[in-house]
Amino acid sequence: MFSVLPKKIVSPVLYSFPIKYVSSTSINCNTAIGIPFAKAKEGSFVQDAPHLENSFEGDAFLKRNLERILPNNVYSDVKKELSAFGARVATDIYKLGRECELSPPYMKLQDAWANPHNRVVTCESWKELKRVSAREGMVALAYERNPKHQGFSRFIQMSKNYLFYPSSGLYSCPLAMTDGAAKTLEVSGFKDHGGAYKNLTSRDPERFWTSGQWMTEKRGGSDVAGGTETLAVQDPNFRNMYKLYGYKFFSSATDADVALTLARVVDPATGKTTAGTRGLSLFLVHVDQPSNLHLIRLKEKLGTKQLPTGELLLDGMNAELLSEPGRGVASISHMLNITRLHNASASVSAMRRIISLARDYSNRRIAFGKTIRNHPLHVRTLADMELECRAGFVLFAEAARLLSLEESGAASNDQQQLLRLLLPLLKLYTGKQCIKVVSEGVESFGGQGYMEDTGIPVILRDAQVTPIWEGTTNILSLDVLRAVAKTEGQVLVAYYQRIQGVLDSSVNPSLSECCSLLEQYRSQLISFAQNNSDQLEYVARDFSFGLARTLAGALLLEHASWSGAVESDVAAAERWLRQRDLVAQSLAVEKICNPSVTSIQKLDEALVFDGYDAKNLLSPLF
Ligand code: UCC
Repeated sequence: MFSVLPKKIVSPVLYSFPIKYVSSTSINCNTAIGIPFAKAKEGSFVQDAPHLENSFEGDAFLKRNLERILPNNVYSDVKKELSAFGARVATDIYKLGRECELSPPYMKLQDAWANPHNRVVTCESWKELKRVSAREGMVALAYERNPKHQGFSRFIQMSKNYLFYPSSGLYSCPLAMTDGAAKTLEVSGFKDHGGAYKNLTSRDPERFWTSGQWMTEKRGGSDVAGGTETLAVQDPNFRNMYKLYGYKFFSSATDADVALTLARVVDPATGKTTAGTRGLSLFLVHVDQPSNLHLIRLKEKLGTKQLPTGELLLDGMNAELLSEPGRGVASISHMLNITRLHNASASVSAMRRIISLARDYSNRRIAFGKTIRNHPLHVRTLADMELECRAGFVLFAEAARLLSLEESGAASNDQQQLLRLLLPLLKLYTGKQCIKVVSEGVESFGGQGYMEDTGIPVILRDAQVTPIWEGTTNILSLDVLRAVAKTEGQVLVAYYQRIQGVLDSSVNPSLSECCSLLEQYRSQLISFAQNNSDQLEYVARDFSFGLARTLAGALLLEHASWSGAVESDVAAAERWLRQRDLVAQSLAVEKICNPSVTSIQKLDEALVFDGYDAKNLLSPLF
């Protein structure tokens, strides 16, 4: 097959590399048979490993975005903190995180003398990461609302979490839930009630608490209303106190101090519960209740092995009602929106980590006679990854910025609407991007990327959870439609206006063609939604991807038009808008369900179930 290629193309790459021999002065040659190397079995070549960089200083795109978004004096203040933290993330914090991966948690039900223990045992590094998180204010930063941050506390906190994730040994997961719990307590009016809020937002390692989020039961974690069977029986002696009876099937970070969970209140008069969403209420539990909380087992997971995810039996656990009865889902959605933002931070940050390692490695690895950095095909692959990462980052930064505005009371109605739409879009889109980019990054190390002891495969195993937990891609696409329906399209108006704001601003003149493309994508999406509301559920995924990609295009354009933008910022906007199909063809030409939804669905079924027959089903998977 290669013989059809002109020799000129093949030869410089494959044949022109110099053959290197190890110097005969430094080795004991086997001169008798004239072999110019000594270590006959292994050879003496050792490949340099990729190096971790200061994750703030090395992330030029992050730095320019912070500089653009933050007021000047705020940026000059926080960059010192972020730079110092970026150095820790590449050194001592990375070591702690790696230790968590290598010493995963285990369950200890009894001690040697058969005293019940019923606890999960975590390594010292996991515990140290809790102290580090408190001292670094990983949650506190958002809630202290330091006036020096001029309303950008949440944005700064999320930037710091973004730096933390890839070295955190997944301690970022309990932090995400802790942040979500603090937010829920704050907006539900429980800030000054009991000690929970203060401890969740404390910087004191002795006081700092983490929170779990127990939503999923055996019937599943997406259809929460259909799957929640846990019962809440009112304690007659204490107002607002209940006893919970149920089984929580996925509880991340079972070593948390408190947790938020859903249950169905039993009517004391009838002994009955209300079915569906309207029967669910939100509760706060303190985890240290050994007689009423039993750890059944720890999960065996593909990744996130650092995290003690377990199955829990709640057997009369004391719990405090946080929501109005029947408003559990609406109340816990405050937590979900925060954990989804953290999820996106993790997704983008995993992309950034693998790119950072891959570009360093490209300077250390020689193939076909030159460092792989000098192979244009390799650098082009890395550039594609970088483009995805930047698109994900601007969406993440926009959500963190809008949340900052909302939390400081400065968000307009449009900004609040956009935030409601953006959070599910961000989570669903970056979760998918992350798998693709991290997988590509693993490949860029060749076989070494597949070797556990390089520290590279864990990045991919952990990335695979980002589209799954906190709502899968389809569930989040439906949440996008929920936001559109609930606001009667106001979220789309806000979306339209945000893009219009970019188009109306002084866009870099070299990008004027990109503006037309942006307008075209936006109008395709909006007109599809206006004219095909009956088909939106069927195409919810394509529709959401289109919204996310198009908004990312607008934000890249905005960044590229800023006075401090550099060449790569302009290239990113241009490539994203000109070389990517941002809206699925089927939506662009409005013909997805022509002639009818049902006939298309029948074809889907025919494709999927071709050959599927009960008589072929021989054994359950084990
Ligand atoms: O727990 C898990 C793992 C924890 C690990 C976390 C770490 C993550 C960060 C890591 C960083 C490294 S995983 C649990 C995963 N489960 C979920 O995420 C749930 C997925 N399912 C959904 O999101 C569904 O869409 C539900 C449960 C929200 C749908 O439930 P319903 O019963 O159909 O809900 P409704 O009736 O549509 O909504 C009930 C109310 C409505 O308000 P009202 O009653 O005023 O009309 C909705 O508008 O809740 C409101 N609501 C929301 N409001 C629902 N979702 C939202 C939302 N996202 N924002 C605002």
